[in-house]
Amino acid sequence: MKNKVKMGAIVCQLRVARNANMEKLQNGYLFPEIGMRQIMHMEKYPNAKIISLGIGDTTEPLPVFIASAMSKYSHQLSTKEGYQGYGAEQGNKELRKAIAATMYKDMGIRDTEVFISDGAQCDISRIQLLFGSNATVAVQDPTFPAYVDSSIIMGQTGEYMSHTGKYGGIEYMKCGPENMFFPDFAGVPRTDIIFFCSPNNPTGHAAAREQLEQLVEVATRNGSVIVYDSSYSDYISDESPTSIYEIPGAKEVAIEISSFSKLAGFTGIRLGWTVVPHELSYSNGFPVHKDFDRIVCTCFNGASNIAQRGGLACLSKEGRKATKNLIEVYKENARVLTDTFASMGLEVYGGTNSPYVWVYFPGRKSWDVFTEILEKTHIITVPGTGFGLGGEGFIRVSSFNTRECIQEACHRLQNFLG
Ligand code: PGU
Repeated sequence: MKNKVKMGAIVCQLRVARNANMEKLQNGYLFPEIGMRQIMHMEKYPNAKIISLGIGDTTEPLPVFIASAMSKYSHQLSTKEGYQGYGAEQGNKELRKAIAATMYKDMGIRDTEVFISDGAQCDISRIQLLFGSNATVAVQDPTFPAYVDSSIIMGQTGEYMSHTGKYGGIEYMKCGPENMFFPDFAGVPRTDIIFFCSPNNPTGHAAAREQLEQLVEVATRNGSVIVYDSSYSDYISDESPTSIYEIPGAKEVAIEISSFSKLAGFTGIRLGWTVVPHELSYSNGFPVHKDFDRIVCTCFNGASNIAQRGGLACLSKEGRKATKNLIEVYKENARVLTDTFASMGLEVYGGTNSPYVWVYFPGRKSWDVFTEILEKTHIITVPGTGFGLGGEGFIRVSSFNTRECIQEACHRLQNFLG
């Protein structure tokens, strides 16, 4: 055993090798990195009033109706009659039914196909266990970084190409204003998995029906599985589909991951769900649903029963009304931000079907724009390249903040950048 002596104490160094896939992750996870920059900025300017329009974290208080449902249930847990321990690993039956009926009305999704989770992020990783390390992956570029990072941790990297900063097993599908934020599949080699997020984080683009029809058609032709992230579906204001299952044929090729985080301000409470249709099967005919059930039982053990009670309240008639009002606050914030950037003559995307505003600074590097905005206005944003090379020249601005802070941020932006 290798022993090191440090300050008089013996420090043991393991003889266990680091997971080689962890070594392939090139940077820290994007959002903690932004958090670090914020701390450094606070140290540099201790008196500055920093406004965070960076990480997408909800700020409005929970509707009383939803908070009371959870507190009432928690109190019941302190009684002999009301106490409950482990629940079903797949989730509370009533909640699974409510999700199928409310979020997938007329889409043919059964409650048994809905698995309750502790948030979309966690299921993005758990889903990877279904396909293993030999699977090839395609992502939109720019994309929410958890898809790429969880693929790398899983080892879905194919031939490692460090000099380009990219991996052979991962295809980056360029999605920008020039192609209506939808990949040109003619130029994309077949992959086993296609991660697709709509409304998209970071661009804010909600895919149109024809685009999703094309996506399902490509997956069907190639025998690929779509992992569709609909975490922001309640922000859709136009006719864009709120779920991949609005598209005929999707049940044979798609898994959908979603969340109560942005739908109801549950970022800290932690609740989400994943739909794995019974129709979905591997190349050998084995049902994917059976494996996901197995994974949930082995690696998860079910979501918090208090959080699930809150989820049920969110999906009641009163709860839906209250959470939609919350979303309107953020959407109005997004409108104010969009107008501000547009008034400076900048190209602005997103915002209408999403809490994120995606702003283009032609000829500039995203990190330089991020730094300039932070230095001049004390506002935290997210540099577009944090979401992939396709985000170069852009910054993502989040509308998750109080109206007062959004107005103050717009005032500063106009004064210092306008
Ligand atoms: N999927 C998408 C597309 C997201 O944007 C986020 C969070 C998640 C999943 C995670 O949802 P949970 O249900 O809360 O697990 N995106 C935020 C937070 C970033 C992070 O990774 O912490 C954002 O700012 O992009």
